Amino acid sequence: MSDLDQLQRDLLAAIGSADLAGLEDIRVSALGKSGSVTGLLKTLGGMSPEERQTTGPRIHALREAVTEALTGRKAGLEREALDARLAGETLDMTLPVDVPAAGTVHPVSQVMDELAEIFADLGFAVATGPEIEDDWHNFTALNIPESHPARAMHDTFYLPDQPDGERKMLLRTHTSPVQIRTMVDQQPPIRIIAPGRTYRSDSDATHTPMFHQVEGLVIDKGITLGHLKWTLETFLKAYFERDDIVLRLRPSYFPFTEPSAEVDVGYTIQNGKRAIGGSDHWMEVLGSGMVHPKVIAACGLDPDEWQGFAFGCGIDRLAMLKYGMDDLRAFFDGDIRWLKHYGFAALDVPTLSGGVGA
Ligand code: 2U9
Repeated sequence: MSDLDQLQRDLLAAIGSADLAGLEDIRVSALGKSGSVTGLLKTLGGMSPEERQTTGPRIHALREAVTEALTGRKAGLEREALDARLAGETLDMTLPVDVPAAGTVHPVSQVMDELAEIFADLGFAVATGPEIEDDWHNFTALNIPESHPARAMHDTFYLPDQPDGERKMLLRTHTSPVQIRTMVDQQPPIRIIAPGRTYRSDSDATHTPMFHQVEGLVIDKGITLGHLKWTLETFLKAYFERDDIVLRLRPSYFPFTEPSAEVDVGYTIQNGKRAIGGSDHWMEVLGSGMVHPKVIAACGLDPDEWQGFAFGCGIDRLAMLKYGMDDLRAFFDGDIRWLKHYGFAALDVPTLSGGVGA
């Protein structure tokens, strides 16, 4: 066996049993500036052309074989190390939590979870959509054309103008465009609630530029005001966890519903405090109505075949009524003391059986 063959055997054997640090030593000792293989390559210059022709390819092949063996062994060792690390770092997700959760669930998230739970029980799915909308989905499809006074009333945040011909973009002023998107995309029957962030240029103790709404929509055949009233009554009884909830529907006007009604809930004064239930006093909690035939038609459905009802209310206000906060602005201050006081335990997921506000 030639010296070259012997050197290759020795190097490959050493590589085959080396660890990562050892591999680097072998690389330097063979392929480094003063390495054994580098030294052999340097001898090529002093060889006769005939000798170079036979020995040259063998030295190059030796360098190739050593380089390849080094790369292969290194990749194999790194893979083994990663596998060992991953195997050692597994977490058993079924183990009980033994550290109390530091954070709390924001009342808005809690109420959204409660709404999803209550309406899921009535067969409603939760629908979501973009917060940056175009004016067709936010206004036009909802029977609020360009000249309609309701556009001005919404105190809309508009985005800079788009290139010519593109729809005007804005921050949605209500979650109604989610229902429009659902009606355009899905065949009825539809039963959804759309909770989420909405934006209006308005700010005082009872208004913040960003606030949360939930809207509901039912589209089916033969839907009446009776279905609307029963649904809202059932929802409010479950939400306030009381059976003595009394509703009052007052005629109103919204461009997207006809007829429209504002919904008051009755309350009594107990120990100087407002308690929902009974009918001594009235407080407005919701807006609602039968979906306007023009809105149904704008979404590509035949209003003679499909009818529906819709409602909307502020989630922040719902949270204030149930949990007793009095300043809306504090909801979005991010004050940890407020969250500690009004927040909910992270693992207390609302369920109908356990009480939605538990
Ligand atoms: C479609 C059709 C009809 C949603 C509705 C209201 C009445 C309403 C306000 C209450 C307080 C918003 O947070 S608030 O300012 N909402 O009074 N919303 S009916 O009607 C729709 C929506 C979508 C396709």
